[in-house]
Amino acid sequence: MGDNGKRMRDPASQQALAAAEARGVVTAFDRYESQQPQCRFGKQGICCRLCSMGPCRATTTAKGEKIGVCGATADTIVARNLLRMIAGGAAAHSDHGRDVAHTFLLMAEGKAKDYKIKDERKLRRLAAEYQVETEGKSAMEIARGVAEHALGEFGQQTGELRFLGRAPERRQEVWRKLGVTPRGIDREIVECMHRTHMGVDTDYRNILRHGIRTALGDGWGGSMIGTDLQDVMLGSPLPIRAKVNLGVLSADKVNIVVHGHEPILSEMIVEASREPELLKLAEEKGAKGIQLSGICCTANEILMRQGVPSAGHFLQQELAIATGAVEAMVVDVQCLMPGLAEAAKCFHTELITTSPKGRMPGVRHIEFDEEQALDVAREIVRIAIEKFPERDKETVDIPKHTMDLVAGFTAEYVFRMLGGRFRPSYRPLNNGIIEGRLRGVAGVVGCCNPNVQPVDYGHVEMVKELIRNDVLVLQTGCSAIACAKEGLLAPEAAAQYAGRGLQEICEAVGIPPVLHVGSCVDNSRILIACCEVINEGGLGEDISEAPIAGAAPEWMSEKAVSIGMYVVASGVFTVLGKPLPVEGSQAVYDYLTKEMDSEVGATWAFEEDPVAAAQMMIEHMNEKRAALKLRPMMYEEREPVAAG
Ligand code: BF8
Ligand code: SF4
Repeated sequence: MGDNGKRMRDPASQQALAAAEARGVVTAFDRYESQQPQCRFGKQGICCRLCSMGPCRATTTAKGEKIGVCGATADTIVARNLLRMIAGGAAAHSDHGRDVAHTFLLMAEGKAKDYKIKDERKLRRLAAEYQVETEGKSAMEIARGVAEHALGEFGQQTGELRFLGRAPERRQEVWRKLGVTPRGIDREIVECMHRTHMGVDTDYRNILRHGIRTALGDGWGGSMIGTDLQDVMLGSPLPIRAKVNLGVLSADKVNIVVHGHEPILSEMIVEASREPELLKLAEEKGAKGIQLSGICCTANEILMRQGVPSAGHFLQQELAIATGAVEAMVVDVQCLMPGLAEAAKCFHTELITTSPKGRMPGVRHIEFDEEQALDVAREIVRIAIEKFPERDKETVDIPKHTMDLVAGFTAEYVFRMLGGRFRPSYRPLNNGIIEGRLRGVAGVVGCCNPNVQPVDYGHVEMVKELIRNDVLVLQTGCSAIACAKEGLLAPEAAAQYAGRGLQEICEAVGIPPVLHVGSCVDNSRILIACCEVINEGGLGEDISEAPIAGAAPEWMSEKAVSIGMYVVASGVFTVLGKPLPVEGSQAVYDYLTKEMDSEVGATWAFEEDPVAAAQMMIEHMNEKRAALKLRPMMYEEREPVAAG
């Protein structure tokens, strides 16, 4: 067993790791250690298993060759492997988007009665974009047209995805010139699989450019459809106060933890958990109520819209169970550790899978049905309540720590807030940058990973360094949860950590220096914010000209690779903590970190030290500021706050 202080940064997780250890719960940290040393061929991306003449390793053999049986070079193999990662990530996000669009259609057809149109203004904006006829039509009829168009984009064979038109004209031209404008969401993903089949595409540049195309289909396609339709159907988020970390679990209420990514079911669980009848049942079972909380991006979704607390991120899923206080953990898709099933067995916890795409052997499955959504949610809540009497109160160990945060920012509302209620526009944000109060804007996103220990360190130290240097930070995913636990998403964080310029803006508007914009599909909100900044004027004609940067300090999943690729391809310099698995090919490495600049105006970079990585982002913003001839920064740099 390892040193828990070295494993995780926050004290709640350290306590829960100790509790896990005491109860014999094996966590990702233990399994990570068992895996050492990890395969260096895999790390470098030079292992190929695409056909059964292999597996091959493109490493120097006794004969001095660096090629597979078929003759594939390291460059080809590395590029192909990366393309398959992008396909996996884009597929995950986009399939989520598809399911949302499908539910949206069922709602419009009157078959999914538990869903309503909650943001009609946004629906009408989407209808205008998709050129859906609205004259004399009811909201549901309009919704049907929007759903059909959205669903059509998945199987579209030719043309361009509609939302790409939201990007600055210059950016669209960059994509067309390079031949990477995505035609259909599914089409590009399928083509990844075809191109990487044995004996098709061997030109690493050609392979990587298709990676760009596929990833753009994720960011500006599948993910953006997911975000926008969710906003219409579940409500567009507004700033909301909430709490985060394992301490949100209750010692005397029924704890239900929703985990995964799709809010379609979890929104219904929120509703069911507030129903008087179920609350009464909970009381009858000896509980003081029902405490709902979330893990990962499902948490982010219901946090953004409902203020439901987040129990933690990816690496806290097993820890939540290890508190012994969870009656039910309800999961759907993505980032679910298979190890959860074993962890749940150590307690009374009922692990419940709900998606036909994600079952676990020996685990209870209650299949979600959009047409009976609320009833399915009620059944799940009831099962959790029934479990409450089985909780072993003697061994329950809930860490006390929670932290306050404000979440619920969107591209539509956040910067408009800067303009105030009567003058909603991005002008004050742009002016803040132009005048040198703000240096720029950074998106810090992505996973946490036991290969960056103590976990959260990368996110927290990077974000502190950025806000100290007057960079406004937007966050999604587990990165947002990591920084929220540290208090960086509370308004008070401005006075505590931000540079003077950023502080002035935060105080004037009443926002934290770090804005939570949602789940990982909501990285599409960051793309839109970038577009709005350019549209507002004064910061260049294209996203790549503005002082904007991105980062994923502790990335883990294929989704993060797809996100990184579409963000870079949208013109945003992006730093990863650990490198992509491409170091086995100098050519691929150079393409990503240098050559892409001439093709899309931005590159990837890899830097493990989060403060050094933040400095690279700051340097990048300074260069963009200089090129735009913006004024020097208004205030001197703030001294770093000692690591806490
Ligand atoms: O989609 S940040 S660990 S939970 S992949 Fe997964 Fe990574 Fe978390 Fe959300 Ni995103
Ligand atoms: Fe080996 Fe080529 Fe087959 Fe890959 S495709 S496993 S490199 S023979």
